[in-house]
Amino acid sequence: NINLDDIQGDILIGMLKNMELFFFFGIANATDFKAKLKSDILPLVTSTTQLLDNSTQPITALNIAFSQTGLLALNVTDSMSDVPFAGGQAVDPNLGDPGTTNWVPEFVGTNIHGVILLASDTLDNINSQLASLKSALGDSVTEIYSLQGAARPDNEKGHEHFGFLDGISNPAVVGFRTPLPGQAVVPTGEILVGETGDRITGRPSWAKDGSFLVFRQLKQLVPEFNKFLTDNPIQQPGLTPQNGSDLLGARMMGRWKSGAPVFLAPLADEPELGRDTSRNNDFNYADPTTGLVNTTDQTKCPFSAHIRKTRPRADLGLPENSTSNHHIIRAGIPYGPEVSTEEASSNTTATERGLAFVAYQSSIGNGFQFLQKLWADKTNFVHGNVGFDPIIGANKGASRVVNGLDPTDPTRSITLVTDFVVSRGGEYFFSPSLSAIANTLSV
Ligand code: N7H
Repeated sequence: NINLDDIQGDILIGMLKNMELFFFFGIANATDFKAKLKSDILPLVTSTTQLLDNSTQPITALNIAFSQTGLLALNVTDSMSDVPFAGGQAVDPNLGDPGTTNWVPEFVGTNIHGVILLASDTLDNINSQLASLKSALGDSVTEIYSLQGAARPDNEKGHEHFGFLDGISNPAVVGFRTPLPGQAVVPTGEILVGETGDRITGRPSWAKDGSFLVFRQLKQLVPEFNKFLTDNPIQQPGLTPQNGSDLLGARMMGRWKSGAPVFLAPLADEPELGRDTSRNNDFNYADPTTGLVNTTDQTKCPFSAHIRKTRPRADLGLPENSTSNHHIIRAGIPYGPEVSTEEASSNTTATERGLAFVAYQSSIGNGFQFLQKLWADKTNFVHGNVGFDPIIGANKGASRVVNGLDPTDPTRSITLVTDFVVSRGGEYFFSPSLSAIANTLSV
């Protein structure tokens, strides 16, 4: 049984709010900060139990996580046995970023010691919680950078800026959730440190029930993405140019904008399927009758599709948790404004928008970093000459070849000259248990 009272709320279920602020800070005075961490922050840290029930959800939920340099600033010198975490994201050469030229300057280096996540229904709630926190923390911290995330409005709620429904297929963690059909079932220890299935040894005992938080500010070039789809419709009898453009976008993602998987709806969106949580994950790329994956047929779903690259399901063999320990729980939120009329008509982004990407895992090297480097950016993964993940694949800013997108011609190769997702950088953090905050980090 996992102790949900002791696990920060964002890890297993996400904050479930429309607004989320990421407040990146440095620790200026460790003694003062430790005192405030115990007296002012810890009482506000929202547990999983609190988020599970509407009646116990705080008006503004709060979580906190620390970088390697943050732990050191607190004089916590234990090795976390995680190489990417120890070095920090800015020196991680594995992510396909063209160095840090596109990065938000504050993410370059290792100055960020921690991040506070504040989530609520309104911006006012977040701002007032932040103001009271800042006055409590005083000079013990310095504010380095903030990013305000917000769910998109009205019908786009739950959809990211390209327009696709997001957050459908997070894994079910053993002991926490009963899986929906097709949902990945992952050992508790693949997400939570020190739990059953955590394959990494040598972590300090206080790290148990914490999780590594990967933060990435991923800019999305939405008008440019839409222009690419408009210019390159799949041409097939019976498809209008608009249908053909929508089909190309859906095949790049592996899902239609509604969330309906292209493997189950290969030609046109089926919004009822997209909405239906008992069906929208119920596929594994294998033939339902033989149970085998056809490793040459991409008519139903390209091998390069974003959701297939990042979770190959039966492509690696079944059962999934015996063939892959590379699952993450995603808890990101969009940031930035809606596309303006001028941006849409000029096909050019004027104001930055994107995804405040958050991923939890018990090992960054097996989780986020693995997915980005060895799956999304690996052109021969999975089943031969596949090319890059067309959504998040990164080639240090150089063009990316993507194969299998055109169902009418599987030999057709498409070269993406620009990236539609541009990394603005981020940091690697550890989100400790509440008891670790109380007994180790604040003493
Ligand atoms: Fe991805 N998107 O909104 O376009 N992602 N993602 N992602 N992603 C998924 O199935 C998106 C990114 C994964 O279980 C969906 O919940 C965007 C990174 C994984 O079948 C959509 C960005 C990494 C899955 C998006 C982005 C991943 C997944 C379908 C960047 C890891 C689950 C909704 C701006 C390195 C796959 C859903 C599964 C799904 C989008 C980034 C990983 C719509 C825009 C960096 C594991």
